Amino acid sequence: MKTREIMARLQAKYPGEVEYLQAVQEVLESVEDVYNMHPEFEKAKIVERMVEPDRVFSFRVTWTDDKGEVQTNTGYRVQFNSAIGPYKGGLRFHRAVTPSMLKFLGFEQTFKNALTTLPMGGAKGGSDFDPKGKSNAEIMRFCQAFMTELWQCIGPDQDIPAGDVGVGGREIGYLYGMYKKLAREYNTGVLTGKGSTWGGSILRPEATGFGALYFVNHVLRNAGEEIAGKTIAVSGFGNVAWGACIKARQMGAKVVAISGPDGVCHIPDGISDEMIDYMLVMRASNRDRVEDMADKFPEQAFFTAGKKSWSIPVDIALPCAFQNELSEEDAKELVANGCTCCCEVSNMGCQPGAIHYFQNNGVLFAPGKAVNAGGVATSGLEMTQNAQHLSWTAEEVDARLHQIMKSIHEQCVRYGKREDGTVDYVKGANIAGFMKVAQAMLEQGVI
Ligand code: 2IT
Repeated sequence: MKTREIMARLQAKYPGEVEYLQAVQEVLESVEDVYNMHPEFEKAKIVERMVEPDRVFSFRVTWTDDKGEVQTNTGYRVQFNSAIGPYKGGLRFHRAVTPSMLKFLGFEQTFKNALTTLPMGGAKGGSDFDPKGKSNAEIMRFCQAFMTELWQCIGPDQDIPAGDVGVGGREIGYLYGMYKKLAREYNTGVLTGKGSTWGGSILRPEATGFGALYFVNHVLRNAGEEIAGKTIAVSGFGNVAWGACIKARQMGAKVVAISGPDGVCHIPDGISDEMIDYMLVMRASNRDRVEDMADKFPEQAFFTAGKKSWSIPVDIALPCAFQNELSEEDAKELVANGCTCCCEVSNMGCQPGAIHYFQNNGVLFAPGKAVNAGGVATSGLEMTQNAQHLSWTAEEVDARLHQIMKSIHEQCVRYGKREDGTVDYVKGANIAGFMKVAQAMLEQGVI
């Protein structure tokens, strides 16, 4: 494979699409060696096809705010790859959403979904709608307006959206309500992350965070370490950070930092159950402000404006908020303060410089597409339940989630083991996901 030539072509064709180019570059560098061992991939131009989304939908979303003013946003759905199953991936509502951001996320989703062991293709969607400061009624009206367009693009055997940043159980409820009205059928299989009384997997809200901690546990054990007693810094305070905090506590680790766009909360004694519950209140308020935690628990949580979670000394760093949220400078500060493990829970949470710094300094590092795959995997389990009209208990879902995270870790070790016995999780995850998708594309012909 001529990685440099392919990258040069993409850079010329998509100038300025920094995140997308970054994601593609990482995958191509990881898979180059195995690709070159398969001339049939080169002949079928698998890589050239794989880096382009199958199709991209873009639509206007107009809604009315509480003051009666008409607002217009743009909605998108990027259907990236359907080699191993119907399109699957979240919806992101965030002011910074662009088609390019969703393209990078759809690309990543394709490999992540392949790692889950379940038959799901890759997709991503969303809108530049900013939930910050919006009322519940405004959120509902926006979701309804968004679905009046999206519903034509999706279906249980076609494309199954779920939540992502800014889209949780509440939004999925409003989206499903409008879908049902437009499609005139009660087919819960069209969305995942639904409420547990109407077809949702009982463990989906926690699944991304839980799966991530199961994965961290495998990474540590593989290196001869234990998670119990470790200190952890988490970024964000949304659904993913919330699940990670619950499971970290259950495993005997101490979460000593959470953060928001306004700054960081240092929690020296570790986050408590009460504080974890309060994260949900903070998310539902749409204030997007982590200082609220320090206001509510002034004896336990100490807020510093403008700082990130990575300024707090910890054993383990878990980015749980947004792409590129951990820079090389942050990585240096973490390592200088004794950090020995960083697992991305957000998609592409670390900048390339940070990843290299961690890897060159003996820090255990694992990428988002492996670490956070428990979320979409549990969505896949929800799809199975919906198709079979049955519901599993939390214990049954959790047992499957455990099995899936174990399998993802094994795949990373299989393809990422270095000569010295350590594991390159970036390489392992990329090769494992790539091989599965590439093989399926090859078998399905040139389409
Ligand atoms: O990034 C992700 O994997 C998600 N936002 C979840 C996607 C899903 O379909 O559950």
